[in-house]
Amino acid sequence: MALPLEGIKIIDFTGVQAGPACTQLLAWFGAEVLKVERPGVGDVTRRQLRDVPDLDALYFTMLNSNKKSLTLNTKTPEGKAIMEQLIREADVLVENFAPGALDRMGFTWERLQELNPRLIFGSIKGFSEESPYADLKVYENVAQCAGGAASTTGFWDGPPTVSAAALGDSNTGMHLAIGILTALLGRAKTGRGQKVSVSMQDAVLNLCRVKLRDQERLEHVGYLEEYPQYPNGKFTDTVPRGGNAGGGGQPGWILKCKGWQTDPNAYIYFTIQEQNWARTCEAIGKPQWANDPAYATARARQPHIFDIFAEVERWLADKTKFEAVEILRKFGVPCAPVLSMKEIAHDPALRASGSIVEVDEELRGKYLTVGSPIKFSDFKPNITGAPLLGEHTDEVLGRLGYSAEQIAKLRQNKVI
Ligand code: CAO
Repeated sequence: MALPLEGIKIIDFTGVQAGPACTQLLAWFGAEVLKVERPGVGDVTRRQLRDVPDLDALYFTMLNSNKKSLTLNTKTPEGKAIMEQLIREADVLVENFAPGALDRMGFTWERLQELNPRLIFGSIKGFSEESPYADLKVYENVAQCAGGAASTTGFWDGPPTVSAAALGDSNTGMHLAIGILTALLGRAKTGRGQKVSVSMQDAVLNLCRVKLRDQERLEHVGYLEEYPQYPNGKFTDTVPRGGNAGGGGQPGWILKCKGWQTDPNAYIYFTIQEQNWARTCEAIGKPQWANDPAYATARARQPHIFDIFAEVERWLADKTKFEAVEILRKFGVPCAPVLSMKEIAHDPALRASGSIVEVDEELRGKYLTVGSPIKFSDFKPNITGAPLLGEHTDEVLGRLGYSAEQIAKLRQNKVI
């Protein structure tokens, strides 16, 4: 069966994580994604954090599956000419170079439109053009700090903290993928391509929307009732770090389970759902709390919420995180075990759903990678390996009309 994006040609002029994550998603859904890389060098992630000498690092393979690779020095006249040929027949060009790098190469948005008015041009930068930081090079954690995530993550008595989740990188790539698909639908109506830009700061902020909500609430009422600082601590004029507090109206916390002294992940996330309070009391062996005025409402519980969590921890002391969740789920308590990466890697359900996939590559052998978190009723993305550097150079140039002799000469001149 044809995949939904089959026939869409994407030039993947991206590197590291943010851009490659975007184009990888589109490749999974059927687009033909051609990665254009510097001859002899390629995407920096090919060599970063290698676990097997001389083999492409997992950092690269996990972000570039289902793609083809062409090596091309786009700063040479011959390389530019080849790139222009590719642009003329492409649907989408995606890049995430440092600000100004593509312009310096001669591929300004104006030039791209001249070459192909139907082209959709996807671009990722650290900051938007309006930002005073627009000229900065940006990596993941820089974006998390600039987008509001770091100042609101961690504990109130510690420094701003970054998340392990790639809020700046992969998340920005996902935003761009949505933008590109929207522009493709737009093009079907107008016949014209357009430029789609996403800044990493904006993509992080979009995920921090509840913290912007909290800033506005704080300015109106002076406190945030679901934060651990309420009602006993002090609020300033900015949203504080709330530790592991729940972000909505349902208080929650990470609680210790049996074995926490030796296992750093022997914890569950436990949520007190207002409408489920009576059953929660039953689950944790405190049925008397259901109608006790000191416990019966969220407002009554808030001043001593940590005493309640301490009591739940006493109940958890002889239960593993999995045993605890088995009990709590029967009472409708929103909860989950804190899963380690080892547990996730070996989770049969994640394998069965295709969210974690085992790929078998000729040189590397078997390795795990992520599969599509988006599930479709009509097809299941088939995750293949990542291309070797320049693996498809001859094939692509042959298709563009270059003879074997011409290709050999380009190689000799280090254009490819
Ligand atoms: N042929 C010829 N030259 C090429 C090339 C090719 N195929 N591919 C890249 N280059 C050149 C670029 O044109 C650039 O040259 P100039 O500096 O002379 O203009 C040079 O290689 C380096 O480009 P770069 O953008 O990769 O620069 P960098 O390694 O110093 O910075 C990064 C990397 C990621 C910080 C920067 O690209 C950036 O800020 N990107 C935008 C935000 C982003 O996506 N960040 C990464 C998120 S993932 O952690």
